[in-house]
Amino acid sequence: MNSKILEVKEQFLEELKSSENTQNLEVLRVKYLGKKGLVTELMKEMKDLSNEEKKSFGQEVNTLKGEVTDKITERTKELKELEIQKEIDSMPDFDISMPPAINEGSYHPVTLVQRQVENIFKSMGFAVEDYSEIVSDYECFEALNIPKHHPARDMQDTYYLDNGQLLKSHTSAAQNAIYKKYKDALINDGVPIKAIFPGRCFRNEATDACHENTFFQMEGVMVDKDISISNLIYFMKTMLSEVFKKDLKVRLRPGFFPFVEPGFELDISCLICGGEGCPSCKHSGWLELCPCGMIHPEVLKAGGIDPDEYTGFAFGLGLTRLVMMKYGIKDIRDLNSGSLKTLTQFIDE
Ligand code: FA5
Repeated sequence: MNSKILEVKEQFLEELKSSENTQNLEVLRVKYLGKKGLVTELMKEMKDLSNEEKKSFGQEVNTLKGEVTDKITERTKELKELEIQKEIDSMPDFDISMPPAINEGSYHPVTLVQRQVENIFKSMGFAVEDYSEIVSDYECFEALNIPKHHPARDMQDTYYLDNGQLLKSHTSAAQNAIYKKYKDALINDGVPIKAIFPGRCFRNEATDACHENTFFQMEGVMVDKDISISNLIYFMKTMLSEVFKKDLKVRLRPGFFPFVEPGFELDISCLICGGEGCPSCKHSGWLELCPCGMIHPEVLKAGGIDPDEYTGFAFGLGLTRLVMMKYGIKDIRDLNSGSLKTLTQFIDE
């Protein structure tokens, strides 16, 4: 072999050995096979040789060119495989081809029951209204016939904001706004007011198995001419039998709320203990579920409705307690726990 060609070959083999990545190989390829590469330069030298020398020199340079090309291709392939293996080795130890095991999520049981009750009332012609969680003292108390310093305020201590507003302690806080919204249609067109308004309520009180400081209620009102307690009882019974899909033991007893007259407490027999008594029903066998009554004349007046002409009923369903009874949840605090183990067990019906 021509000494010059041999020299280039040995130099190439030496440099090939020390090429540790594909970038180095690309540099090597340009150095030997590029336009001004060492092998290309050897080719150019042929023009100065005799015809006889040209033949063997040409063959040797061509062989070298083939060898350089093959070795670079081979080594590139090897290095690429090594690079892929290195990347795989550095990956966390899991199967990236596995389908994701992410839970699709589920509705909170309160949402499920709220929607169910909404659908029941919608089918009976009630509108569903939404209302703010932050309300004024007027909305939460004064418009409901609970003046400042009235002892009834003690039953519903809540959280006050610096600006004098408060977190609503009951969904009744929306009553005044609902009457004002629908009164014109009632008075001018004779359209009865029929609305429900679910919402989150807040009370500054100690928690136990059936009391939370944050819970849900669903208020309902109906106002028209000649509305009576019979209408109230009809709607309550229809709603409960639809939710539980069975006959329940229910009792109605007198209850005091300044915004209804007369007022009642609607209790259901505790479904956790079958009425025998347990922590969920404070060992009474009964659970206060839905206070209700005929809307007080002062409350109608505050809403712009003449109590001599119109009457109505209102109820304040304890939605979170209804959820407990429907699903047999013994402790109300589980519903606010955020525990997915508890909350993902419930499915839409
Ligand atoms: C009221 O909140 C009245 N606004 C209800 C009302 C509306 C009466 C319209 C008449 C006419 P009470 O404070 O009892 O009433 O609460 C109503 C229901 O909410 C209770 O029966 C109970 O089911 C639920 N509830 C009350 N406090 C809590 C609490 N801390 N945790 C969970 N549920 C509660």
